[in-house]
Amino acid sequence: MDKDLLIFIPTYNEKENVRLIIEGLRFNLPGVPILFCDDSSPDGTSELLRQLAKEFGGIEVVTRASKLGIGSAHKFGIHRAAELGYQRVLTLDCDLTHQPSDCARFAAHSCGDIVVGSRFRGSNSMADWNFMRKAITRVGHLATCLLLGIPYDATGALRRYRLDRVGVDWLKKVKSDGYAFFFESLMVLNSRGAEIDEISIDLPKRTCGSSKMSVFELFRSFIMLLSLAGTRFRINQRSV
Ligand SMILES: Nc1nc2c(ncn2[C@@H]2O[C@H](COP(=O)(O)OP(=O)(O)OP(=O)(O)O)[C@@H](O)[C@H]2O)c(=O)[nH]1
Ligand SMILES: [Mg+2]
Repeated sequence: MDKDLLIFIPTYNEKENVRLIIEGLRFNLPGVPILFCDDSSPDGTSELLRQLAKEFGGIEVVTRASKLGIGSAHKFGIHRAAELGYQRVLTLDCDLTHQPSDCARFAAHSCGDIVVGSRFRGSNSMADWNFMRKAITRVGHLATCLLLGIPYDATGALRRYRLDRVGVDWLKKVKSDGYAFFFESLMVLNSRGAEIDEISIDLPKRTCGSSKMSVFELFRSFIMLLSLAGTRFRINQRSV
């Protein structure tokens, strides 16, 4: 592995955000290559990304045939980074809730096999969000801490993985292709003894485009959470 860092961003209908995120990343992390994985967004995100790739350089755009899920996109991005020989991969959302200036902090952070952004370390890191969204996030955090035993912010996508230390074999153990990918991946890495570190982040609200987190996705993640908690409970029972 001779290349240092790759930035990975999954997209689905993010036409309004892609130029802004590329400009922000180029300003804060000049020269760091970016890989986008777009699931044939109906709004033409892939086509715009291809134009921007020509304009900016150092950008790869992979368009998949259909919407395969955010977790599936992250699995693809992490695999591709390892395949291309990168030591580290930095993953984030395209909606500017993960701020390019924070990405620079993640890139500079040397501790931890995995570094995750935490919304629970700062005093008011979700200031823009409405009550309902804050409540869902806090309940999700409590549930992943208590039921899965992972005391980190496990549902966010802003992360830095040290592929030279953790490799990609662990991905075979991660079944979720949707939003549950985030807590399932952290649980798998934690169980394998990976060193997990957190960086406090502020998360502004998305200003352009719309959320892809539907009630159905929320429900699917909840079922996955219960299933993982059940597996953990059975393993603990066997070992006593
Ligand atoms: N390739 C791909 N990207 C996806 C898919 N679903 C979501 N995304 C992208 O994943 C990132 C996170 O999705 P969001 O809709 O912002 O989800 P969220 O962060 O939970 O919700 P809000 O920030 O509240 O809107 C964005 O960059 C999306 O475009 C998918 O099925 N495939
Ligand atoms: Mg988002």
